[in-house]
Amino acid sequence: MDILKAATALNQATSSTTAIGQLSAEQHFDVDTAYRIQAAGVAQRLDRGEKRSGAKMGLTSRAKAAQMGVDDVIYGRLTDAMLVEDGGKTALEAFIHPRVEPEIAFLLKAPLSGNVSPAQAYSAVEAIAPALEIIDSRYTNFMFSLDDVVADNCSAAGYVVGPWCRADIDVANLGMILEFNGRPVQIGSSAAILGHPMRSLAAAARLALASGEQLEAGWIVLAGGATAAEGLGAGTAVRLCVEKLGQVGFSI
Ligand code: OOG
Ligand code: MG
Repeated sequence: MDILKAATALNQATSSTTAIGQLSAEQHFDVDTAYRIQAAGVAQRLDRGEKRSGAKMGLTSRAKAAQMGVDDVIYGRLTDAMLVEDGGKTALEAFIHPRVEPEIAFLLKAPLSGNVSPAQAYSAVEAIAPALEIIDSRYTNFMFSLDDVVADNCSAAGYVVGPWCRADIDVANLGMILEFNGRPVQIGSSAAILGHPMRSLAAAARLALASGEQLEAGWIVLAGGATAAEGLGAGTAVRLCVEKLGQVGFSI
């Protein structure tokens, strides 16, 4: 597999908002190669002036794994160019076939790397917030294998972070309601995220190290969608309400 060629093709699909065929259909590659393609693609974005802002976990809930037909937890990279302001607007034209998911975000005050327990992960958390992730697979029909989606930076395309809350709020089992134009479209619980979102943060530390980096102080880490993702259409006001944490939203 030509790592640079694959990374360039995925970045071109992103900037031209034109889907491409699955890389695995052309040539078999393994998950380590997939993470190298992801790292190379993000490095190209940083070369163009984007700044690294954090990391994301994916497929951490049963609902997401079932929706995508892939059941391994995956790790991706966030940059500042993906940030959409809370209450802000984004354009449908900026994406290929975007979907949105209800998430929980962690803000780190200390680095994390390797095998850490959920309790150790917790001690590195500065604050927590309700969050929305916009995912947009660069592959035709949003279909991919595990290796394809890892190479594609886990479909990362945008994220919105709500007001930061104190880290000592217990996030084990918080009700989450995703609304489109005031109507609930997905209802779930933070417990769907690996049983506890802090487990997802611990898994992020492990996968970061496997990917040759560590989670840094100041980074935002998205724990993964608590429910299946919902397709976004124009004229949609999206809002997530999380019990005890509050609300976050944007419109498209
Ligand atoms: C892969 C990304 C999954 C999540 O929160 O589970 C993800 C995809 O579904 O395209 O971000
Ligand atoms: Mg997600």
